[in-house]
Amino acid sequence: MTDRLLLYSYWRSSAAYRVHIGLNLKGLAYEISPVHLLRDGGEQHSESYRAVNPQQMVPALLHGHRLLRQSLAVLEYLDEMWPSPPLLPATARERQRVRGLAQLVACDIHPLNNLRVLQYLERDWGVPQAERDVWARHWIVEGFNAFEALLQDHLSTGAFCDGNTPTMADCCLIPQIYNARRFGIDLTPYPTIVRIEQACMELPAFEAARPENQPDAPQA
Ligand SMILES: N[C@@H](CCC(=O)N[C@@H](CS)C(=O)NCC(=O)O)C(=O)O
Repeated sequence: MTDRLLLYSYWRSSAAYRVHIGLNLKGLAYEISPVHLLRDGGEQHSESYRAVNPQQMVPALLHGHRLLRQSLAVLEYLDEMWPSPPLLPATARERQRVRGLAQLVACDIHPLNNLRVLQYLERDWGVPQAERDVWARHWIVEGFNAFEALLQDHLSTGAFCDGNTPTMADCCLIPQIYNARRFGIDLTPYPTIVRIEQACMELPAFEAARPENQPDAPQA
């Protein structure tokens, strides 16, 4: 299929960041349709964007006339449509590990710190900024403690989360590290995570996907 790819994205969205990395690793050309998550109460809630994603979240990927949602499912789709280079390892056991690491971030860390969750804590429960930050940091630290242990304890950990080429796990980890830094988390207790981040950031696919490098990022 040669249809164009259009990514609905917000420069600071870590879920969209995952898909930017995946598209870049595959060497796919794509366009970006920015959805500003804060402006005018959040463009993700507009009628036009609700037609794209009824969940009112980015990312969504338009491939031809096919609309794809949920970053992990989109990464799997990219891997099936364009198998090389693979985002998942060759064996069932390794694939399970990589999916598990990806889900640790995407299912068990990130959703607890998402904009709508923090906005809900603020608007409906009156939780002050400082306590919302403590909340966010708590879940990232819990998750990173486990992620670091899973990397340190496993022979399959290589230059990247699994082996010596980037996988879906790295696509999820790098954006979560960006988030961790935003919340001021000390990464010293996570030497393997930091080492893998350095390896990833040496690759143009990861560099190009950085939030600061997105067309809708505020100009410095
Ligand atoms: N499970 C979804 C999560 C998507 C998600 O959380 N997107 C955030 C940005 S990182 C969003 O659009 N939030 C809008 C909001 O909270 O109102 C995925 O992996 O695609």
